[in-house]
This record gives sequence, C-alpha cells and structure tokens, in this order.
Amino acid sequence: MAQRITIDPLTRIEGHLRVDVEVDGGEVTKAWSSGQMFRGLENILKGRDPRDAWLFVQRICGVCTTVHALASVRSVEDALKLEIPKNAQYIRNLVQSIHALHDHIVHFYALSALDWVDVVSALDADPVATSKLAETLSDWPGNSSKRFQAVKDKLKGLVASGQLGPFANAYWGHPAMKLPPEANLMAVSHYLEALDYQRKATQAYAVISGKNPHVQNLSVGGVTAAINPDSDSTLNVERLYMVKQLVEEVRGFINNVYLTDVVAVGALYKEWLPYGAGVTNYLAAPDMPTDGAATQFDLPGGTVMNGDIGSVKPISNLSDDYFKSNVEESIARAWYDGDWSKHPWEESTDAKYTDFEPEGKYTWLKAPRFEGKPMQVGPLAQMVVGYAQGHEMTVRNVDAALSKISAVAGVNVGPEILHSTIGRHAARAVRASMMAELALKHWDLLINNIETGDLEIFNPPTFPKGEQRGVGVHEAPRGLLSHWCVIQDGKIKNYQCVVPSTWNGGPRDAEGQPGPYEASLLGNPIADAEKPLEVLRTIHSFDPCIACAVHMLDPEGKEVVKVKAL
Ligand code: NFE
Ligand code: MG
Repeated sequence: MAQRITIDPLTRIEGHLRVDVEVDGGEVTKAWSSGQMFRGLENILKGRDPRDAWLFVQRICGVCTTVHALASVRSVEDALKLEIPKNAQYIRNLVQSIHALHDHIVHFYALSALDWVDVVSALDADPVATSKLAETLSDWPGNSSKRFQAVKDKLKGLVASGQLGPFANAYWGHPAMKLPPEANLMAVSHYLEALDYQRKATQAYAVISGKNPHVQNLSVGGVTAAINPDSDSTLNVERLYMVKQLVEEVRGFINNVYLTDVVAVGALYKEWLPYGAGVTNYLAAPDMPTDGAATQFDLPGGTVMNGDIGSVKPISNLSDDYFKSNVEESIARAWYDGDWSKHPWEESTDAKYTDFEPEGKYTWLKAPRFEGKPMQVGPLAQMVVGYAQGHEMTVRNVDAALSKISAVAGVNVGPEILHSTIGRHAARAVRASMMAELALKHWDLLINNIETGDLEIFNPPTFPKGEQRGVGVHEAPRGLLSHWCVIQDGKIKNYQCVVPSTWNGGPRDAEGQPGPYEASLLGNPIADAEKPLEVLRTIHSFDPCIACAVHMLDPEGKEVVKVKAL
C-alpha cells in the first residue's frame, strides 16, 4: 500500500517549500514540489523607473542577494543596447564571484551537510584517527588531532548542557547515516570552521560591493564604485588588496576543506550515486564576461538534452536568440488565473489560490520550460554544459574531482556519476573552486585595467520613446536566472523573473511533465517513512530557495505539517 508523506517546511532556512511523496515498497513512486508563499514582486515593479528595478528585485531573496540586482541591470541594459565600461564589468564579476563563494560554503555546511553527517556519532570518534583520515584528503592546518579533540570536547559540552544549538533537531542515528565516527567528527569540525570563512567572504563582499547583504553599488550602465587608487574615500589599491587577501584565504578553505569534504562524503556514500538524477536536460548561462560589451565569457553557457553530451548547443552571449526565443512558463498546475504557457515578455502574475490539489493546481511556482521541456539548472548544469563543450577550466576541475572521488571510493567513477544527488554537491564544490580562481583572475583584470589609467565606471542610460524589450541573464549560485523587462516610454510595463529555483522546483506542466525536484525523487530509497531523510538529501542537493522561486507571502498560510524535517 502506497503511503503519502508531506514534508513542510523542507528547507533549513529559506523555508516555504512543501514536498509530498508517495512511498511504496520502500521507495518514492510519486512526488509533488509546492512553493507555499506569494509576494508578487513582479507586480510591484509595474510603472516604475527601470533604473530603480534592481533595488526592488534584489529584495526577492536574502540568500542570493546580488543576483537579482545583476540580472535586473542587465535586462535594462539589454533593452537599451547599453554597453558598460570594463571596470564596471570586472567589479560586477568580483561582486558575483565572491557572493557565490559565500553562498556555496553556506549551502554545503549550514544547509545540507547534516543530511549526511551524524553529529552524535562524532562523539565516538578517536581524534588521532580523525586527523589521519583528514590528512589523507588534504594538508589543511586545521586538521590536527588537537583541533579534533577540542571539537569533540565542545560537542560533549553541548550534549551535556542539553542545548545542541545548530545541531538540534535532525535525524541523528538514522539508519541511512553511514559515515564512520571519524568522518563525522572531521565534518563537524569543518562545519564550525566554515563559519569563519563565511565571514571572510562576507567581509570581501562588503568592501567590493558597498554593503552586505545586498550589493549597493550597481547602476544601469555600470557601477557607482568610484575608483581612485590614491583616495581614502573610493575604491583604492589598499581596499583592493584587502579583497584579494580575503579571497585567497577563502579559496584555501574551499580547495582544502569544502571540496575534499564533498569528495569524502560522495565516496563514502557511493551506494547513493545511482539516485537523484531526475531531469537530465541541462541549461546554463554564460557568465563572468571578460570585456565591457560582454562578448567573451569565462563560464560557458548552453544546453544538453537527455544527459547526452553530444547534444550540447551553446548559448554564447547574454542576449542569445537560442535562449531568448525558447523560454516559456506554464501555469497549468500553479495558483494563477488560467492555464496558459507564455513567453516571459507576454506573461502576467495574477494570483488565484485554490488549495493543494495533487491532480490540479498545487504551488505558487510557475513551471518554466525550454523548447517545451523541463530543464535542470545549477552548478551541475553548468559543469555538464562546460564539460560537453570541452571548456578547459571545467574539464580540468571536474576530472580532478572525479579522480579524487575514485581514489577514496576505491572504484573508478566517470562523469556519468554527476547525474545524481551527490553529483549536484560535487558540481557545486567544483564550481566554488572555479569561482575562487575566477575571482582572482578578475581582480587581476581590474587592477591591470586601472593601471592603464582607465577609471571609467558608468555609461549613462537614455530611454527613448516607445517600447523596448530586454533580458538579463546571469548564472546565479542555484543556476540560470533571467529577468525579462518590457519598457514603455521610460517606465516598466511588464517585468518577469524566471529564477533558478523555479526551473528546478516548478510543478508539472499541461503535458504532466514533472519538474526536476519531482523527477529527482522518483526511486529514492526511504528507510523509515516517519523520518524521510532521503527526501531531504535529494531536494537539499539543489539548494532550494522558495523566496527566489516565487518571489511572492500568503499571510493566511495553512498549517499542513505532518513531518517536521530540519
Ligand atoms: Ni534565494 Fe536564488 C536566485 C534562486 S540564486 S537563492 O535567483 O533560486 O542562486
Ligand atoms: Mg517569476
């Protein structure tokens, strides 16, 4: 007999995601992903000045600050065909890459590691053996037996006090937890260290972007970060070196701790490699432009269909027709008025709530489709699309990670393992490493350009009479983000955000095709239906953000909790 489980909320922060699964014979046979909140930011923008839009839309999310701001200024610049100065491009690239470093570290440690790591089991670990294990993975100075002993003592203190703090409320002792005590202690120690490196990333972000969270120095046409190498009140050489120093420290943590922890978790849970692929159509945007006009990029974009890397098609710029003409959103199964599927420039956002109807409408998320197909977006999509195009940096980093996983797992694994729950974690850690390398590269580009005497940061926009349409594309930490604007006589006539967590967490469409979260759950093992840890593993691997996905709050939100999953 199939059993129905409702998990609400499912996320550790940025909640409002409800997932329902049917479990039969110990595995998931049906799944529904439901965004439970509505805010309507797209409607708030109507009639406003397009130069102000980025400040409103950036408030869509407190996790991926930055990304909506960037997509917004890009969409208006695309509508006006406005180039930005090189310095502005490099400063934006620094802002986005440093934000990504923070975001990816937070995701692994704070938002998902405890799905795999049993904190209570760490109390049984031998600190000397833990240090030996950690030293086989990297030579990080934080991996001494003294450090692990101190963390074990701290954990004991937390348990004795009855206040577990960040480690309260999880599925400790669950039968699907498989790491040996030493791996658990190593991960708990790194969890605590991650807090320091999050702070360093945040510091670097605040210096380069004016404020954290939420970048303060963007502008349609460039940035407002005045550059004068010798002034104390502008972006100067001293501040730039402070940013570089902090990024180098964060990069050390990513390469020696985050990446190796993901390798260890992936290898020690190798029985999980077959689970969680779901939708293997991938979509990624090109990003990190290396020139003011954004014709060349350090991260490639494109599509891969059905997991077949031979099917790769590039998306080569921020206004690529192949991308622009093939995106639609369906509201057939979402709480909006109608059942249409429309291109974002033609869409509306007219809320019409019914109830959770498994065979009807059941979410605030629209269902984005590309050429009518559901697409997975995110670091994994970016890795697959880059790998398929032979992109040097992607191939080098993905191959290095796969060979490390193979070494620890004791079996040879190839890129096919990436189509999985664990593959999404591996791809995100690899992306974090690449973003750290690119942050330093774009720091060099910025300094070298300033040294030529170029201090330009802004090209002023002018708004002609009539209608202009633009799209702002950006590869955010959770995947491809696009903002679509229609400007009429200098005012916003329509504005639509098609967001990474909407691509991944959206519902079925009129044809009944499930979205990536839904598809990825099918076939997942469920050891204990009262404690559906496995569902959390797979959904958290996407790094869900429902504030982003619906960008909309139902103040009357009904209580539907059946299982509390933290
Ligand atoms: Ni609120 Fe965000 C966007 C999503 S980015 S987290 O856009 O989805 O990674
Ligand atoms: Mg939207």
